[in-house]
Amino acid sequence: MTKIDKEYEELYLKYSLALRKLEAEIKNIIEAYNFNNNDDLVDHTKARIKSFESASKKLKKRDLEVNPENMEKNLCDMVGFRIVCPFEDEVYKVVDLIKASDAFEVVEEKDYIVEPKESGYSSYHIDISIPLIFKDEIKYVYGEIQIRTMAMDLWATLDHKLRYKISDDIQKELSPEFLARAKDMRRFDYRMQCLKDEIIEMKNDETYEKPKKLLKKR
Ligand code: 0O2
Repeated sequence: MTKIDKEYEELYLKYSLALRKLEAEIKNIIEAYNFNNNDDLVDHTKARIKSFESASKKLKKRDLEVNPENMEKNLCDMVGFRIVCPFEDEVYKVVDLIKASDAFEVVEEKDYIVEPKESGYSSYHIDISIPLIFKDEIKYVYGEIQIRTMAMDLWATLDHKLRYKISDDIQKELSPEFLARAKDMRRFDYRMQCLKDEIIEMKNDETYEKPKKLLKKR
């Protein structure tokens, strides 16, 4: 094994240790919250370490040489964790829970829900630094947490799949169509959130409950 192979192996080991730590911490926080509040904030999660191919592509795009040092210093999303919630209010609840954790440090936050990307992409991103004991020393590994609704996730997944299949020129031509579908998703999220809020209000409304109680008495 060459020296550089060994360096990559060590770096990817750090990434997998950091991801395991991140995944366990987030799952614990969410499970505790759900238990204490009789809630169910998350539909599903996805953990991944960026592949060597994808990382190399990103470094080259930024005119950087592909080597372990540049990968570690310049790519903040080698360790990635995605949290998908049914409703938008749950996304922000999860954001608050993550920010309150002392297991890692928040480096940057990007709210692409309030301000979507030019493509239409919506999500809440939190860049973090994860402390790790490695070779008897504390090392810090960068990671990115993406929190989004199921509708945002559907759009992003299909967008990702389709974009790989088309050239840059066709992408440009079709971008208004992608953007329009992203806006459909935002409208859908808004309407579903309104429905959820209305249902909660009805449940809390004493006068709404009364007819049911009367029916039971009969
Ligand atoms: P993958 O395959 O998810 O790893 P940059 O990474 O340079 O584009 P920045 O500011 O470093 O930008 O990171 P940012 O904006 O916080 O988020 C980048 C990640 O968000 C992407 O990672 C995607 O996962 C997601 N993302 C951003 N824009 C889009 C989009 O238009 N469509 C989809 N489907 N996802 C998007 P990667 O490394 O590009 O990809």
